[in-house]
Amino acid sequence: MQDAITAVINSADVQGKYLDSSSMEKLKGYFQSGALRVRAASAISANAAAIVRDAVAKALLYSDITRPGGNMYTTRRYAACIRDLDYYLRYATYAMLAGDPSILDERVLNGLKETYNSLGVPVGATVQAIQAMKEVTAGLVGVDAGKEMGVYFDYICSGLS
Ligand SMILES: CCC1=C(C)/C(=C/C2=NC(=C\c3[nH]c(/C=C4\NC(=O)[C@H](C)[C@H]4CC)c(C)c3CCC(=O)O)/C(CCC(=O)O)=C2C)NC1=O
Repeated sequence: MQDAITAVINSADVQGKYLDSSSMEKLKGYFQSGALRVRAASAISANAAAIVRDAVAKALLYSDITRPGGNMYTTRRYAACIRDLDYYLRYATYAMLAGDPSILDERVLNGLKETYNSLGVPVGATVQAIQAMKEVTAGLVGVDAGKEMGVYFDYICSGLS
């Protein structure tokens, strides 16, 4: 896993150089947004279940997906879907704190599309649910932190598509 700091340091180290001014600017932006990131992560962790519930209500509930024949039908599959959304929220929060998406590649997206395809889990509806989570989260944490979380929700969506 990388973060915003190791990312710029590793890239300077590869070249055997001190950080240049654009790397310093990146770090400055990251440090300046530190309090915002921590505050957002606390709000998200305190409200995680509600965020997932509201996103499901917005995007999936009473759609064909929850009826017989749909991929969320049966409590086992419904629970698997809720659990997946909770994974996406938690890992997007980690990535937002780190300021870097690498943890998503390593722990979430690696092999996920293949798993979904082989189980018939619909990617389009999953992306819709993640987008709904993005909106609900922004409503909770505010515009700036919401935008930052949005980067990582979108990253998961493009990794799935
Ligand atoms: C931390 C990283 C991680 C991820 C991301 C993960 C995802 C993941 N979701 C799965 C299943 C599943 N995922 C869903 C999800 C959905 N179905 C829908 O219709 C909705 C659109 C959607 C929810 C938004 C469902 C229903 C299953 C069960 C499918 C089945 O067994 O038939 C499975 C197959 C194994 C299992 O059932 O547990 C994996 C590995 N597992 C992990 O360890």
